Amino acid sequence: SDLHALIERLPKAELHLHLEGTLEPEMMVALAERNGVDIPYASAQEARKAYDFSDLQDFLDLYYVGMKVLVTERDFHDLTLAYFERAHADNVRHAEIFLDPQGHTERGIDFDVCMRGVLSACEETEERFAITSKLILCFLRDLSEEKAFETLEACKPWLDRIEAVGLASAEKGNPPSKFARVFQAAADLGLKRVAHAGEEGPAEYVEEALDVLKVDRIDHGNRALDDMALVRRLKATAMTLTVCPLSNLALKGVARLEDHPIRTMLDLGLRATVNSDDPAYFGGYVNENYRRAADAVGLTREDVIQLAKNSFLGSFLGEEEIYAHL
Ligand code: ES4
Ligand code: ZN
Repeated sequence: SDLHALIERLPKAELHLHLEGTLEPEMMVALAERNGVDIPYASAQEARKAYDFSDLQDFLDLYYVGMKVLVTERDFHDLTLAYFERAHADNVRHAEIFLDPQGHTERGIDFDVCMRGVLSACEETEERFAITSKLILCFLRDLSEEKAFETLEACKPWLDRIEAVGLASAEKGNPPSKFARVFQAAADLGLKRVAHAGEEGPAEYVEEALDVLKVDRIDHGNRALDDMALVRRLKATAMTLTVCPLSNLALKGVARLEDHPIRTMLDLGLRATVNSDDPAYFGGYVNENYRRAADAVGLTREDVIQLAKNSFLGSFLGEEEIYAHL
């Protein structure tokens, strides 16, 4: 359709993308073989069949198993480059990508190995595809504050290559306030801050991310709509929400895509964006998220253009770089 053609040709920024969530089953099986790592699937097809999630934790359990095939610097490089090839096909011009270092260091992979592999692929991508990128390192919120501080310490030699810290993994029972001190320390190092909030957790966690973690963006933020005072605050401060429709569908945040709040968010004047989260697990990259959401909730051409604009406005690019994209 015309709307799909518009979506495909619009330049976009991707602001919510877990690198480990771009690990396609084919690459998982190939890397398992290459590294002699055991995975619970005999084939890519078998892996895909297992991707039927009841909630966030149910997904995370498989996500942490899948990433065990990532061992060498080359693995991280190949994973990252494969993502950017797909992003290029979707006309993504800028990506701010999440990495979960603790998903690797906790199983004995060196922090610097991950960083070298990812960053060399980012450089190659800028040369080959003219896609710019920034890196956001997420703390795993189901692990301790002390472990997060160890991760921040490992970041210190890489500070000029890290844009921000984030907060990911199991939200319920792990409120933003658990990481108040480590986010303050990250801010003192000059890092920007984002946090997953209001994906499964309540509107109060969104408020806490703003008040306690002083975040520059909210990842997801769906549940903020339960609190109209919070909605007014998000609107008044032009806070970016990095929304992920196919993720919300796959993890049962919404029962049907027709019930997704993306249209409501735009109608309320919120700076919502559309992103792909863990595309290898949730059934599509960024254009597929735009197309499926647009069809399900009836986005207009103007809505789609606004979403693409919001993706640059909400990015950590400088003012001049942003205007060059609009
Ligand atoms: C995630 Cl969908 C989602 N939510 C929270 N943390 C995550 N890490 C990877 N995907
Ligand atoms: Zn996410």
